Amino acid sequence: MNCKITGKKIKPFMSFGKMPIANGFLKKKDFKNEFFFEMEVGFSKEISLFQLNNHPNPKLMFNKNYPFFTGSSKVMVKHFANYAKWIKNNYFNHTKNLIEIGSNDGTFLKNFNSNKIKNIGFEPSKNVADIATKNGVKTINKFFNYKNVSKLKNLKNKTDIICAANAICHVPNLKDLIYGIDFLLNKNGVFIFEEPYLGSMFKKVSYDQIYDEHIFMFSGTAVKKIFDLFDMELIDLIKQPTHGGSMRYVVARKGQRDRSKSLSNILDEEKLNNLDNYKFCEQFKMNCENSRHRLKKLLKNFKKDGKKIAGYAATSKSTTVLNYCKIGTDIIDYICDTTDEKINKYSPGMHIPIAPIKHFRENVPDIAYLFAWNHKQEIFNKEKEFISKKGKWISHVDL
Ligand code: JHZ
Repeated sequence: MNCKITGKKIKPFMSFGKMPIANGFLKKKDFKNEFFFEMEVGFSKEISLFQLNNHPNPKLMFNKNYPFFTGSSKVMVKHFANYAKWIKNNYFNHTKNLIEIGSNDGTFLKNFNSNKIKNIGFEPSKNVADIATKNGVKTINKFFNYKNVSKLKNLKNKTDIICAANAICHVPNLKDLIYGIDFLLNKNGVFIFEEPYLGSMFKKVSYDQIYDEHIFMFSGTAVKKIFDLFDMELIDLIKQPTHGGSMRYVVARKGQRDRSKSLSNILDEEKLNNLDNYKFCEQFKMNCENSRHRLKKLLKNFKKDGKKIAGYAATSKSTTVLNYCKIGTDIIDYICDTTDEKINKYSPGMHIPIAPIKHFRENVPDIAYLFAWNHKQEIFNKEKEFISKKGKWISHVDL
């Protein structure tokens, strides 16, 4: 395995086994042709970068049938409104244009529609890009890469803000993405992005943040070291509560902007937690194996007691848990979800049927496995009746 940035050899430190496409919800007739890859992870010691070894071709994941819609969580819609407000308060200064990488259904960019700035989204999945366009968000239905970006000649070194959320860790050729940013960004421009955070994943043992789309799990230390190689620098880090703990990164051209005061505090904290070195990987591997063992034991005991178990929310993350722990229909009867594109299909790999939320309310199980543990509050508020009927929520992370 080679580091996707430095090209240097690294040894994968753990494998989660054969994994399907995390968002590849499928019909019965497609079971026999399902795609699998060996999901191994490694750590580049030089730049402290946690990364997947193998990954499927991005076109297998992001296409005309992508079943994740940013607007599916009310809490996330509010978060994106606040993210946009924060950008306006901190970085709007004669701003004329803004580009989002991985703009999905336009949930985030919609917040800029009323400003007199030009905003464009890059979104490779056609179905979600079409929704954004319908909502009045200018969207280029293409991957954000150097080849596609360099066609925007009128924006060369003229772009004020490039931003993203839960998208940069999806791009295997990160170097090429950075060349695209370098092409577009003006002298004083900023690149702002937020992603699930390595520190939170380590602390919560939320190994389900690792799946085909998440090629990288970033930390402040890794992002700092990466951009140092490209004549850019990390100038700010801000922790976010989303997705069980995310980090917002602000990057500028080297020497063009002041670094925030809190930057060094978070970098020091990462050092203290060994996120900058290989030690944490050995511990993480052990924690994942223990978590799997505990979960299997717990579920086995529930089944022994004759309990009915359902899954709640067919997240991308659930694909990792189900396939790593080999949990199938012998344990979980169905997984309910709000997404039409997933309902009446089967979960990737373990082939558990996906049902509408109505089914959960009409066929109340004893136990609900909350796969969207990151949306706990939003879901608990909707499912008060489940608790009142003595239902029990469980997950592999602390709820
Ligand atoms: P959620 C996605 O991951 C995919 P997932 C992607 N790779 C990524 O990086 C992260 O988001 C950010 C359902 N749901 O947000 C709807 C309910 O059923 O944890 C969706 O199927 N009821 C881009 O998939 C799924 O959960 C609800 O009340 O792990 C989304 O799960 C809510 C709030 C969600 O992301």
